Amino acid sequence: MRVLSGIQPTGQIHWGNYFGAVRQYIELQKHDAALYFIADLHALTTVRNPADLRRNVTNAALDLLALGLDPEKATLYVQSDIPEVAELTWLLMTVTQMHLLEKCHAYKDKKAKGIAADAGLFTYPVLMAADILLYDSNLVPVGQDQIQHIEVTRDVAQRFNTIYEREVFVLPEPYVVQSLAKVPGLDGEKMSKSYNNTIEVFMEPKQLRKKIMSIKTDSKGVADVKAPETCSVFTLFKLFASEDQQAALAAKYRAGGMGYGEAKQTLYDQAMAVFGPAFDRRAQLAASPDTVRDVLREGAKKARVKATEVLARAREACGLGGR
Ligand code: AQP
Repeated sequence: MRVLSGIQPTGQIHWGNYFGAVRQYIELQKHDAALYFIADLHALTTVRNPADLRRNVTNAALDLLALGLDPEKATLYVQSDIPEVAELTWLLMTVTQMHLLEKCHAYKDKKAKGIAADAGLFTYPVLMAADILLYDSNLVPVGQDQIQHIEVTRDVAQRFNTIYEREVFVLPEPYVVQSLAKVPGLDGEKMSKSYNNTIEVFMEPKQLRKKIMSIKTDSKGVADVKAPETCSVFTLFKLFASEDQQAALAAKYRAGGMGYGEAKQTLYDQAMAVFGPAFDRRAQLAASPDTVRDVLREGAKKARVKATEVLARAREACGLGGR
């Protein structure tokens, strides 16, 4: 299996990114050929300050490495270090039907919210298709919001293969862990930077506690019996906790006598216990920027070998070069 996925350097990694995607990256690197990239070309549709973008790319690399991405097992690279992806995007664009892009919810949702859409946002699924197809990827670990874009990738790949009458591209499958596919944010909606409801993995503990304390709950008092299954605090706690720990907290909800403040404190303690070691690893890595730069440089070198091979196949199929 060839596994590939990417994360946008648009800010700090949040719990949705970690549980929805990054945790699966780390799991899959154990057994498969895994490529993970920092999607700086995608981020250009939202980050318009060059210093911010550079800092975000470094931070994303630090976050991924601290959380367990192992450069000995997986290839980590920055999207724009592989220029072949831009050329492949154009080749794919020429076979992408407009109606496929028009129905993509990432574009539709932003447009509905009045966020001005430029061509980059509209065509971003084609760049994503190139990201995936350029490496003959079989499996793409993602959260629920990205499944539709992988379907677009399959459609575009299939159309290219049909038009040029050969199997140029491998058709990828999404890899989604259903229970983690849509992590809720502070307001109970999907955790997302654009909804301003995120909890970042590497938050300063005091700020983290404050954010957790602001998670929306119903207005039941301490003595009231509460329902864990409809409570965002409990849904988030489940991400971190063993079955026994989940059962113990659920019992407290159902017994009454526990306020939401106490449940939130339990969630905070659990988050600190799980992410604590990653905080230390991140601080060590941040103190050695050359190591991170080398990892990304080596990763790009490795990724480019495959990218060059696949792009050559695609160019040949449609009659570019070779005169
Ligand atoms: N809430 C979520 N639950 C499960 N998975 C999620 N992912 C994102 N949010 C959730 C998954 O994280 C991976 C990286 O996504 P991205 O690079 O698109 O991340 P993002 O821009 O940080 O995601 P946001 O916050 O949701 O961004 P906007 O606001 O731009 O839409 C992907 O696999 C994604 O599915």
